[in-house]
Amino acid sequence: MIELFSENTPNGKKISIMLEEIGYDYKVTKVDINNGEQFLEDFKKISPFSKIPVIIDHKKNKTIFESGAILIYLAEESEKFYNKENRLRINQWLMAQVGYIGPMLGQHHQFHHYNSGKSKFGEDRYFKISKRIYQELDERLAEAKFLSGEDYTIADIATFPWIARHEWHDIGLAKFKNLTRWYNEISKRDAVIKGFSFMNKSELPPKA
Ligand SMILES: N[C@@H](CCC(=O)N[C@@H](CS)C(=O)NCC(=O)O)C(=O)O
Repeated sequence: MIELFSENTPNGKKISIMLEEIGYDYKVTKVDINNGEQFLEDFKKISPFSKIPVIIDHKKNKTIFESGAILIYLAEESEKFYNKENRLRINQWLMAQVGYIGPMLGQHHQFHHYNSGKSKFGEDRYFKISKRIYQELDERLAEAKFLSGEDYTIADIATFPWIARHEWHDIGLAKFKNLTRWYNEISKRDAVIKGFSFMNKSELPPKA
């Protein structure tokens, strides 16, 4: 049994989608990050930066923080979505998600969606970077079916919930043909639909 400490955010959804994809039994423990629960002493013991997601694999007595590390752990355990022959490429797209795509779109959420009008510099900067990310992903997906090649992998699972916030981004996902094709294909997967609604049963991936 896996215990998933999480919240209803893109980083949280990466792991619920993965757990659904690999068919693992899991229970969700909500960490209410809007009310500061991430800073509670007990949570800090398993999450040094006070961030969700974290998992505990109770059977193996292992605790893992950082979404990329969790995805790799679950992929290695299940031997799914992390093909050994393609690991170098999968790792690159996965690291690009955790180190660039997520943090930049996250700032765009802060400046454009939650706090618009407070900082023109911040709004302009992250709007521009987010548009660039859409363009860069679209270019990659013009040459490959999925981010790391012909197969759906943990790099796609990590990236999908961020693009699923496209309505907040105001960039116009439909203008990016290849990214939209990828998004629509992943949106249809049963495990993605189930994992997406892990905290809100009626929540579906928004249409492109
Ligand atoms: N690099 C981390 C980022 C995780 C992250 O930013 N989590 C956010 C929610 S999406 C969080 O816990 N924020 C609470 C805080 O920073 O106080 C990962 O990929 O797991």
